Amino acid sequence: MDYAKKNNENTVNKTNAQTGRVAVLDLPDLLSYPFIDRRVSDRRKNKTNLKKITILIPCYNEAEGIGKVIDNVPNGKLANLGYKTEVIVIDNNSTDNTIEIARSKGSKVVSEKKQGKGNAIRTGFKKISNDSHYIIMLDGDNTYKPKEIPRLIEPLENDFCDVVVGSRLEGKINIGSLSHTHRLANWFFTFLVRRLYLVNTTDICTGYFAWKKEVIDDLSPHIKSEGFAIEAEMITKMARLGYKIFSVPITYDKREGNSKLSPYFDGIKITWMLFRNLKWKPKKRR
Ligand SMILES: Nc1nc2c(ncn2[C@@H]2O[C@H](COP(=O)(O)OP(=O)(O)O)[C@@H](O)[C@H]2O)c(=O)[nH]1
Ligand SMILES: [Mg+2]
Repeated sequence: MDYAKKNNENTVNKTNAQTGRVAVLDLPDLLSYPFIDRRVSDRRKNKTNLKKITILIPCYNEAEGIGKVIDNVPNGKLANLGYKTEVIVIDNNSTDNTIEIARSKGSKVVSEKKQGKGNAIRTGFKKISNDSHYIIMLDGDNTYKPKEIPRLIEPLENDFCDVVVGSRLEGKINIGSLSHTHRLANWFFTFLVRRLYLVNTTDICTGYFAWKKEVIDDLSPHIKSEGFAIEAEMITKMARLGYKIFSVPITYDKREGNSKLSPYFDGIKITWMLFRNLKWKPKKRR
């Protein structure tokens, strides 16, 4: 059925014959977010019941990208879907204007003195407030698109899974964003995780995640990584904790500023993480 055409005929501009007023329905919005249901519209009417999404952005010298990332959070669309957002930037001794820019955009800035993306994320987890429902993590370099947040939240909202991994390998990789070497390494790591941990995800090195809050509460005490192996540690440990993890396709753009990843050093750490967690079990079982 041609859904868009049917809606066009029926609902676009309806003139009330008596009042002469025209009711303009926001058709594109409704079509792109088909998961709006009664619960959501009730939350939208009563703004105090909006569910909270906490967005964590680890940053080390990301003055070129961080402002764009925060500006692109689709607050209006998310409010329409029944959510409010809070952005937490976790800084590690940046020497540029990252902190000032993040603050000027209304974000909360948290400082972590110990260098490393893993240290930053673990500090970020501790700052999530109890009233948060969902947690998003993405980079401050403007490579991931915040406007795709609704796509990551939808499977959580509908209880399809507990964790959503934004997949670049099955998504849209724009020119200059991912080198052939990185792509090959990602395929290799992802293959290992799919075979060894039976996780049905298609990009384990991504920096774009969405979690239900209870997953973070359970997972964060087990996470020890200081640097870039944190994603591999999180995915393998979430698999061992029995959480349902799936991927959605995302867009990956060329970064602003310089990468902090050291391909060989971090590649070895990630490989080691994948093997060492094979036998990992939580000390206190759920
Ligand atoms: N707070 C903090 N963030 C970091 C550190 N290293 C990297 N990041 C951030 O983590 C994100 C991913 O790093 P990036 O260099 O983009 O790695 P890539 O995406 O794997 O190429 C970016 O937002 C970085 O600013 C660090 O030592 N501290
Ligand atoms: Mg990046």
